[in-house]
Amino acid sequence: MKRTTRLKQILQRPELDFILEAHDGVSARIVEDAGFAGIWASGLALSASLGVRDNNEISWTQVIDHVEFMADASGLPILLDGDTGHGNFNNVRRFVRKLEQRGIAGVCLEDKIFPKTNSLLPGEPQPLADPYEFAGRLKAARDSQADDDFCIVARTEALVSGMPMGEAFRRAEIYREAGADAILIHSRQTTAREVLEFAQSWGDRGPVVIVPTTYYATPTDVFKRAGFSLVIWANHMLRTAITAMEKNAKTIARDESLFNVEGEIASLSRVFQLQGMDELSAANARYLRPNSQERVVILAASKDEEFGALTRERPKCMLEVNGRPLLVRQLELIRACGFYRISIVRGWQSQAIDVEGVEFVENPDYASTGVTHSLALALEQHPPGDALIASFGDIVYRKFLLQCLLDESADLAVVVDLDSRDTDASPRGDFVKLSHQEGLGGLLEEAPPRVLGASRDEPDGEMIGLLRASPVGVGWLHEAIGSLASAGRARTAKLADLIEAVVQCGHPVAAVPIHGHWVDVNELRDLVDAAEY
Ligand code: SPV
Ligand code: MG
Repeated sequence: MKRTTRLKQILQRPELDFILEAHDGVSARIVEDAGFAGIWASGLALSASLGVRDNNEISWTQVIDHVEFMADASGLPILLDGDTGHGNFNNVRRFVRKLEQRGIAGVCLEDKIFPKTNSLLPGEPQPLADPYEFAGRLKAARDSQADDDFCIVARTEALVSGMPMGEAFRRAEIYREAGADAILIHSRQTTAREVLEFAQSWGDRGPVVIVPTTYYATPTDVFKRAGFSLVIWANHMLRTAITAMEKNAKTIARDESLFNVEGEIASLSRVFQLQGMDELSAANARYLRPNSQERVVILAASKDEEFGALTRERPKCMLEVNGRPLLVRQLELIRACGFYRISIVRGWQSQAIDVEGVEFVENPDYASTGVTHSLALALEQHPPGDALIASFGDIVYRKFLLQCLLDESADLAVVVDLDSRDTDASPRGDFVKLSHQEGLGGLLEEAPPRVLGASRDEPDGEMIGLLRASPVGVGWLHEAIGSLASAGRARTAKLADLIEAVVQCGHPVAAVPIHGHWVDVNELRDLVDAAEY
């Protein structure tokens, strides 16, 4: 349904609805995520967020440019605070046409004189427009809208300006006859008495909108029973942001450190989510020419006991480092290398792996199976002829390691850390023996070292859980999985067992030698180390 139609329904339906202020793209998205029916693009909040006064110091074209970001960032209908309409009827006509073009669902015009100032500012009441001149602005707005459902809300400031209730009523009636979809009755009293009195006399002449900023203590149920159509919470995102920003700015300045704020503020992954990065990832996969016919499989099914309560409701790969889960960090790295076709094998607490722009493969037997089984499940869905990159979900590594792997042209290559040979330190590590080591000897060899087999007995290095296979290499993996299966070992085989099986099938496995620059996250200390990556 069109946003204009949705706003019209919000105004017309008998139930009370609520819209919340937003002042930029990110706040618009936050309001949408919170479940509101619409957005109030407040003049006060918009101007304050730009550091200027609510006195028409932002030009109307700047207002339009600004709210366009909000309309793009959120799918909600936006009711724009149009102030006086930025001039006379003629300015209003152009204003309304441009608002429609930018996806705004409706405008609220107030019976003040340009330039206005905010209604809640203490001081002298502001002069009001002649009601018939203002009605001309409303009619001009009505006549220039292209979409019949574009909403025009007429706001009378009679009560704010100290005029009697009768004058508020007279003005509202003139505006209703001029074609307004709803009347906004504004009050700056600390109780709802005025607006309730207005509602009682107004009856069912048409929808009435209120802005309970100063009479916030009134229970919402009172508004419901009074028959109001719409409540505008007019400035509460801006004020929330100011409080949080002031508090944390002071803390950072005092501490000369981020230590006391990091845990309290939105994670970067939330920032990226609010920016719509997931959509871009999915679009990259659809429109960009992928790096190659390569599919990435991330193995993240297992249940790990080491982290206790931390991993009771999420798998290890969703533990956060610097505010971003390990898996999200790895996805960013993989996409930065140009790979957008990504599958994730999930098992333990699969619902917690809620990243977008990837395909999921489920391993329901995660508790009794290992990485070879997860890889086998992913390979069942692997398009024939596509190359493969496979990675453990709980490793953190520098981008250049993936690039080293990509530079290797062997049909099957695994990344091996030559500095990791302590099998006691890594009881579950995938240790291997190599044909030769790098160094002078290695440099003189034409080919990279080859894996001779799995070995915990004086190994030459540890596989970090990152491998690459050409379509031919994928065939070798299938063959090795088949041979492990016939020995009854495919379900529990580790990566080292799988690679050894490939070697035993007579196929060469190249080792890409590295020296550190990765973390296998197995204990809390590893999360601290991972923060460096
Ligand atoms: C706004 O939010 O800009 C409004 C409501 O116009 S008020 O601040 O109460 O005038
Ligand atoms: Mg305003």
